[in-house]
Amino acid sequence: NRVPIRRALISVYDKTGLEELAIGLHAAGVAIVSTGSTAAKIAAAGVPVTEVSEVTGFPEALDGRVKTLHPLVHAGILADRRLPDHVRQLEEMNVEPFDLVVVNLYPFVDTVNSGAGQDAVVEQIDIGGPSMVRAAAKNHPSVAVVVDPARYTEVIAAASAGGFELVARQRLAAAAFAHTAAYDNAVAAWTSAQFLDSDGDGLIDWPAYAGYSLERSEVLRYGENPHQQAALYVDKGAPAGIAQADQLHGKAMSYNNFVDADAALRAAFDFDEPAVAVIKHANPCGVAVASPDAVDPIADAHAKAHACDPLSAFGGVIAANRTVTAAMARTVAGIFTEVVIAPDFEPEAVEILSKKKNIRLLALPEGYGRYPAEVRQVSGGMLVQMADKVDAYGDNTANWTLAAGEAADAGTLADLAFAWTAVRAAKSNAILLANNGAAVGIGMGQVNRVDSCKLAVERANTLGVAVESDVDAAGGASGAPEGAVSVQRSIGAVASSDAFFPFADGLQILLDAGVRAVVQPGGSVRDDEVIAAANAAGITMYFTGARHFFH
Ligand code: 93A
Repeated sequence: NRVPIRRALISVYDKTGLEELAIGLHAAGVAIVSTGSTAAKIAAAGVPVTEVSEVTGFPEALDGRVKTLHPLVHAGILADRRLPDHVRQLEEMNVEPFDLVVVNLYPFVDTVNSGAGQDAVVEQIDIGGPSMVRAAAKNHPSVAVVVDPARYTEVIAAASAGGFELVARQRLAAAAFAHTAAYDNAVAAWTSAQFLDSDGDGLIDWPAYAGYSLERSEVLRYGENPHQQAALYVDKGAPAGIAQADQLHGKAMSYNNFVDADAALRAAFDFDEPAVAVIKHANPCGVAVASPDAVDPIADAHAKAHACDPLSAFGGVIAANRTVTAAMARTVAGIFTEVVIAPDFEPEAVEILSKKKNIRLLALPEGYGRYPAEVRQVSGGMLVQMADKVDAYGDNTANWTLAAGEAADAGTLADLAFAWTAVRAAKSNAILLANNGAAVGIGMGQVNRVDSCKLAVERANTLGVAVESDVDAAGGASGAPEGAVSVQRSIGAVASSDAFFPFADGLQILLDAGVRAVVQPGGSVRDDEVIAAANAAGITMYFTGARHFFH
């Protein structure tokens, strides 16, 4: 079931390995037909080649937009050689069949990523290439199609061995269709993001889900649990994120490491100032920004973030939005940590942390960028929404309204602004107590807001001092840590709530714990009761009008 390779059509943008391929095919007795610059490169390698324009009798036209789009090319690819009628028609039309098609497409995704303008991007939408690839893939009973230069050695071997086996042609066809599908998906994502604005409000109609160019990059040891298979898919068209990070040290990232590190990145990069987030099970157990006068801002932010809840930080994932310094590394080295991710590491920081064999160090290749939109799988489909980038109208303190008490002084307002940004990193219902640019107690993931308030206060008032041990990460931290002391960090703290208080009861817990100022969206039908409770306690309360649910 081999089809001997006698005549090949080669048209490649990426000329990697092209010379070797042409030389190898020629040596195996294959006649080569090729387009413009591909043909020029083959000829320059001393290999005989026929230009497509010679075959079609039609010049390459319209700046190359029409090169291979011709019946003499496509009939040669599409004729099913098992059918005598197809063979007869080829003879009548004087068309020679192709047995091999080697194509790679215009670099559409790279051009989008280069920041090129619309016309330049549009010019890189390959039409003739995908047509040849799809035609050859459809006709895999007669033709072999290759879209990946990494396969050229295989192609040369097959040409000398009398052609590809049918199973090999079938697999090549499947890979080819996947390739053109991904290509068209990228074109569709880009064009919708550019053009789909039917009501002319400047906003696209549906969030541009940037599934630009997904490729499986890594099969993971297992998924969320050991009995679940899992893999990482990298989106070649995406801004740099956890999937693109370079691992500088440590054993392979696990599925849960990826999830937690991503949550940590998101939390740290919600801040413009130097910030650190410590994450466990996708929730923060510490978030802090550097104090304005800090000598080593990122080390300061880390120390403050860690101090929030040292008990939970055991086995945590740390993200910093600035280069990790040696000073920060020295502190982290004393804390059992699964992953540290940051834009970069000082060489000395890598040296210090590399002494810990279980810690994974990851650097972001080119800053951190988030998708404009987020996708979540639901049964039977998926949900798409624009990402919450803490850029709603109510996220700006200038747009807050004073709902109770006196206007906050600059320091308190800064803490409220910090608490408001930080709380969105916690899963709803979320309550975050903060002081001096650091969370001091976080209650999250509860099915009612009262419990989240209780948790936040309880955590603020229990300062755990985790002791590093040989306990495996899967064992986690358990029991009261040695030397745990009780403090009252809720007194004088500010509080933020990711959504409004539906009743006064949750707020009352914070008031009883000594919180001095609160920021929350407002908008409950019982706002009056909530405001009355705040006034009775004499505290300041702002309404933002924005909400940060995070499920
Ligand atoms: O502009 S096109 O869509 N029109 C065509 O007819 C056509 N045929 C091949 N682009 C076309 N190609 C593409 O040209 C191939 O997919 C390949 O990427 C590239 C190779 O051109 P050259 O050999 O001139 O470098």
